[in-house]
Amino acid sequence: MAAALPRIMGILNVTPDSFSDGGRHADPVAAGMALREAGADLIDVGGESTRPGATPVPLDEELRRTIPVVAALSRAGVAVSIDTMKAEVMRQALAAGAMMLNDVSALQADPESLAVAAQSTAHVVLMHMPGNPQTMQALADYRDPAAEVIAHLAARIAVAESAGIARERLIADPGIGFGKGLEHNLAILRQLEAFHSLGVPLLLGASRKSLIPAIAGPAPVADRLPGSLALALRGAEAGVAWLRVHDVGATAQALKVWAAARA
Ligand code: HH2
Repeated sequence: MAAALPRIMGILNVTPDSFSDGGRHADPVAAGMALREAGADLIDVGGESTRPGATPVPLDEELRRTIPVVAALSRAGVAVSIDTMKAEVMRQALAAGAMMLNDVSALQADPESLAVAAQSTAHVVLMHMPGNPQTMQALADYRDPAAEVIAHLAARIAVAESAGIARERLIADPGIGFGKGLEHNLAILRQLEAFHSLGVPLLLGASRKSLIPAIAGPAPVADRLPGSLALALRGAEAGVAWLRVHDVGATAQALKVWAAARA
């Protein structure tokens, strides 16, 4: 029997400086609804860009950007995740209806995040990133990238479980582009199946990332859909549970066609 298709996490950045769609949405709630109409199973709301070297956003500003959007989408019956490294943003997003926490620091950036996650019933994405967005590219140094990222994620899963977050709530993400050069990203993508040894569902976020022009030649962010779809299908082939993408409709179509043609 064919494996289930990955579910689609649609990216909704409420930031002026995200690498791919910063400042694009005049009406973020309408943009989120449109992502759902296009086939997103869940909308990932983020108020702080995590691109290399991005400026950290103060708490008040991140709350101001994200919480009304989380609340409005949740009220409209849309499943929402909150992309944040701040425990207070997690807390208020959960109160506003978020059902998933997406933390690129794997609950390390804020000492209160583990407790906030443990006290909730939300799913929690633990992503691999060495250091933080300011330092991560200087820390891109691996002998065996896939094995080292798997070991890091296994350790974070163990920490989360001992803090009281049931394994059934955890999702692991190799963190494509976070503190990784092209060869590291490619090693991880080629060995994606090995990440199933973690024993939790996997999430892949490669949409529009800079490995696409690094592989295929110069392409501005807006012209990276073909490469993004290729990476999404690689994730599907490897059996990931979730794909974090900007181009939801195109990804949904690619997944359906890919699945039908191989069943
Ligand atoms: N990538 C970005 C942000 N959040 N979360 C997870 N779990 N996995 C990812 O790969 C991931 C993520 C990329 O950073 P950002 O600068 O915010 O850009 P965008 O949100 O447009 O992808």
